[in-house]
Amino acid sequence: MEFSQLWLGIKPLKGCSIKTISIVCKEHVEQACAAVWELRNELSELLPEVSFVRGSADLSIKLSIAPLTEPESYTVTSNGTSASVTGGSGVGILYGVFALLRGIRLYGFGEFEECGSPTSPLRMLDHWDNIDGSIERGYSGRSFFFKDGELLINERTVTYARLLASVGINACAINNVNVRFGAEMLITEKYYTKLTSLIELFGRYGIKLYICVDFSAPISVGGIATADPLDPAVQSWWSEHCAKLFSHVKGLGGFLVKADSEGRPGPYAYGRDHADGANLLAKAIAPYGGKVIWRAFVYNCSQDWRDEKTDRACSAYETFKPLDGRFEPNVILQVKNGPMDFQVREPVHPLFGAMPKTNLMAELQLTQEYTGQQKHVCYLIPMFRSFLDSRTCCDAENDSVGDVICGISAVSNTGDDFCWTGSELAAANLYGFGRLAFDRFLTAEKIIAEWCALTFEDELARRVTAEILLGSHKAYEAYTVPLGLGWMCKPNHHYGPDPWGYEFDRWGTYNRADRNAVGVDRSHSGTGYAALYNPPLAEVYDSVNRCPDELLLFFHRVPYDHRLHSGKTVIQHIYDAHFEGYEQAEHFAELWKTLEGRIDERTFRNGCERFTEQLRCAREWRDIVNTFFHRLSGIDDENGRTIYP
Ligand code: GCV
Repeated sequence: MEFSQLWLGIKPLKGCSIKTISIVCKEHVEQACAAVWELRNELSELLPEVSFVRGSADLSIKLSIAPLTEPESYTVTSNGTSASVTGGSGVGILYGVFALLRGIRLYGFGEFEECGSPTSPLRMLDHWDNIDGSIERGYSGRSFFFKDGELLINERTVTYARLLASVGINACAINNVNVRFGAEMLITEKYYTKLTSLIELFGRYGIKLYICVDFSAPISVGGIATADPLDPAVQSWWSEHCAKLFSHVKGLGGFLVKADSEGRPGPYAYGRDHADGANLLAKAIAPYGGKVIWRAFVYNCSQDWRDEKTDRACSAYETFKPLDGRFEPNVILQVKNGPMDFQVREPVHPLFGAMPKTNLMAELQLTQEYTGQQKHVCYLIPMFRSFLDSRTCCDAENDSVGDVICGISAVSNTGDDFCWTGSELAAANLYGFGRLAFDRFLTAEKIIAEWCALTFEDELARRVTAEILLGSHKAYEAYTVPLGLGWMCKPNHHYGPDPWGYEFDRWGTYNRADRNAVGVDRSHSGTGYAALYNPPLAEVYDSVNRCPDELLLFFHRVPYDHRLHSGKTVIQHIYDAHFEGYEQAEHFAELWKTLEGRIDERTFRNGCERFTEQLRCAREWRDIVNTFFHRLSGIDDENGRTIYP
C-alpha cells in the first residue's frame, strides 16, 4: 500500500471470543450503506476469523434512523453482545458507526454508550492545492487531488473521505484560494464529469465539495472586459455560468473566495466593496442551495515600514465591520483566528465580537506554515480549543468564539506522502481538528489520548507521544517568538529565524525592536488596534499593566527591563524562554528515542529525522534571537548562560 490508513489502521483485537456478527440495516440511504461497509471492513480486520451472518450471532449490530435533534447526530450503545447505532440521518448513522468502531478499538467489546451531536454545522478542510499538483505551504508531498491540470480520484481519495468522515468533517475545498495556473477553469465543462464523481464519492461520506473561484472569472474564463460586481453583464455572466455549472455538477457545496488580498482580484478594482463582491456570487448560486465562503483576510501588502500608524492587524476589521448586515444569507465570512496570519500566538480576531448580523466562520491552519512546517512537532489542538473558548464580550448571551460562529475550517496539512502529513505526529493535528470541530467541548487531553491509542499499540508509545504532543506548542513558542511578538521567521518560506527579515519589508509585520524597547504599540497611543475589542477586553489589552504577558509585545512597545506579571523582566523572559524551549525540544527527542523497537520502524525513523532537524533549527532560533536581543539591549542573562557575541 502506498499510503497509511492513519487512525483507521487496523490492529487485530486479541482475546475476543466473537466469531459471528450480524449487521441489520434497513435504511437505504447511501451514507448508511457506507456505514455498513465500514463495519464489515473494519470488523473483519479487527477480528480476522469472524463470519458475517444473518439472524442470531455472537454480536448483533442494528443501524437505524430516528428523529434525533439534528441529522448529523447519533447515539451508540453496546453491551458486548448487541450494539445499536441510531442516527438522525444516514450521515448520523455513519458518524455513529465510526464512534462505535472507535469505542471497540479503544475499549474492546464491553459496555459502551456515546451520544454525539455537532457543536458546529459546518466543519471544513481547505486545501491549498494547485492544479499542477504543487501545494502552497504544503509540507507533506504533492497534491493527491490534482496532477498536471487533472483532477484525481482514486483509492487515496476514498481513504481520505473515510478519514474525514471518521472525525466528523463535512466539507472540503479542494483547490488553493490563490486560484492560479489554470485553476480558474475548474468551473468549466472540462471538469464537470470529474467534479460530479468526486461529489458522489464525498457525498457517501457526508462531505460537501467546495471549489475556490477566481473573482475575475468573467474576464479569465468568460472573456468579457470587466468583473465589476455591479455591472449587469457581469451579473448575467455569473448567473448563466453558475446555472450551467450547478445543473451539471449537482450537489456542489459552493465557492470559497479570496479577493483583494495578496494580489488576488476583487471588487476594489471597480470601487466596490466586499459585500458587493460576495453578494454577486451568492445571488448567482443561491437557487442551487450553494454557499459563498468569503475570506476576511484582506490587507495592504504594500505597506511602507516607516509608517507606524497603518496597522495590518486593523485591516480586516476596518474592511468588514461596516458591512455587517449587508451580506446575503448564503454568504459566510471566513475569518482567521488572529488578525495577522497564523502566528504561534495571536489575540483572537476582533471581528468575532463585531459582526452579529453576519454568518461567521473561523479559519485555522493545520499546515504548519509558521509553526515548524511539520519538521517540528507542534500540536495545535490546545491552542484551537482555547481560541474557541475565548470570550468576545459581544452582546450575545453566550459570547465565546465557539458560540458566535456557524462554521470552522482549517487549512489542511495533507499531501501524497505515505503518512499523509509529512510528520507522523502531525496527523494528530488532522485528527484533533476534526474531533474538536465536531465537539468543541472535547479537551485536547482527551483527543490526544484517543489519537495515541488509535495510532500506537504499545502503552509506552502512547504515553510518550501524548507527553511530547501536549508540551510541543509551548516549547515551540518559547524557542521562537515568545510574548506575542511573531514574525521573526525568514521571509517568503517562513522557516527558521531572521529577527529583522520582515522589519523593513512591505508586509506590515514588524517588531520595532531597537536598543531601548521592543514590541508594537497597538494601544490608544499607538495604532489604536486594542480599541477594536469590546469592553472590557479593549481596556485590558490597551493597558500595559493589565495586558496578559503572553500577548504583551503584540499590544505594547516596552523597554527591556519592563516587568511582566510573572515577575521577570522582558529581556530575562526572552532568554529563559529560549533556553528552556530548546531544552524541551531536546527532551522530546530523547523521549522519542525510547520508542525504538516499540513502534514500527518507518514511524520511528520519520520521528528521528524530524527531531534531528527540530533540534538543529531550535538551536538556531535560540542563539540568533538571544544574540539579537543581547546586542540590542546590552543586558546580560542573569544566569550567565552562553549568548554568542
Ligand atoms: C494561500 C499567508 C500565506 C499564503 C496564503 C495566505 C492566505 O500569507 O503565506 O501562502 O495564501 O496566507 O491565507 O491567503
